[in-house]
Amino acid sequence: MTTALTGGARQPASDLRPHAQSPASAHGNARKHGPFHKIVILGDGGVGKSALTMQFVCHEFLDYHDPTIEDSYQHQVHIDSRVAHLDILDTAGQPEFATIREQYMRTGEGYVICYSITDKRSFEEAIEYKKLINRYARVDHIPIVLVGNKSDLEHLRRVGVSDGEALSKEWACPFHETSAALRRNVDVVFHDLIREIRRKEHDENVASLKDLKKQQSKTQKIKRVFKEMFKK
Ligand SMILES: Nc1nc2c(ncn2[C@@H]2O[C@H](COP(=O)(O)OP(=O)(O)O)[C@@H](O)[C@H]2O)c(=O)[nH]1
Ligand SMILES: [Mg+2]
Repeated sequence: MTTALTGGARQPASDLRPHAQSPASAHGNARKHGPFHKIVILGDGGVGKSALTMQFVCHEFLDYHDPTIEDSYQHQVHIDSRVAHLDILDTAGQPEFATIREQYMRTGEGYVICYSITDKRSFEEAIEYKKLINRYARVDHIPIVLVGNKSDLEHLRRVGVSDGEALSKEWACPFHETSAALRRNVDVVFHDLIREIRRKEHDENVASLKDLKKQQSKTQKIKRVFKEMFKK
């Protein structure tokens, strides 16, 4: 497993090495320029974006992570017997104020939208993040996984499981309630997102192959017509 961490946060595992790029530049390149799937973690402050990311990448639960730190992590995993290189951006702050966020809203290939099951407002904010993605990404189907974090805090629950399920149905995306604290359902969030990204890539490849075949048969038809004309 290879994992690289950008500056800012501490290096929690011995196999971590600093990423050469800043989080901003790491996400400035289009997907076509490298093997990495660019994943963006979005959600209200305090919902557990960093905790979720750190659990996935480093198998560690952070009791405190500076809420203003925005970092990217490179991570390699096997999903469905295929290797996937991930470039994960753990965002921080208010999305509507920074142009840099506009950039990763455009270049992200997949998004994890998080809320906390203990915070109704964070659930409403999740809907706003989806609107932002729709506004900036400008593509038909955007791979998204909806996450209701802090499922270990059942006694403080303010958002029902059915609310998350209904929203994910509306968005036609996978949904998981997670606990970053207990490392519950953490991997499946990222795995499902990669599956969504791969499905989209596959559909796009099939569509462009169909276009190519259509074009080829058109060319053949024209060639035949010309052949017939010159025969006469
Ligand atoms: N009980 C519980 N606390 C969590 C969980 N995930 C994060 N936290 C705590 O919630 C606070 C905010 O988490 P953080 O990852 O910094 O949130 P972020 O601002 O979205 O990145 C921290 O005190 C975390 O320890 C969880 O699944 N369960
Ligand atoms: Mg954070």
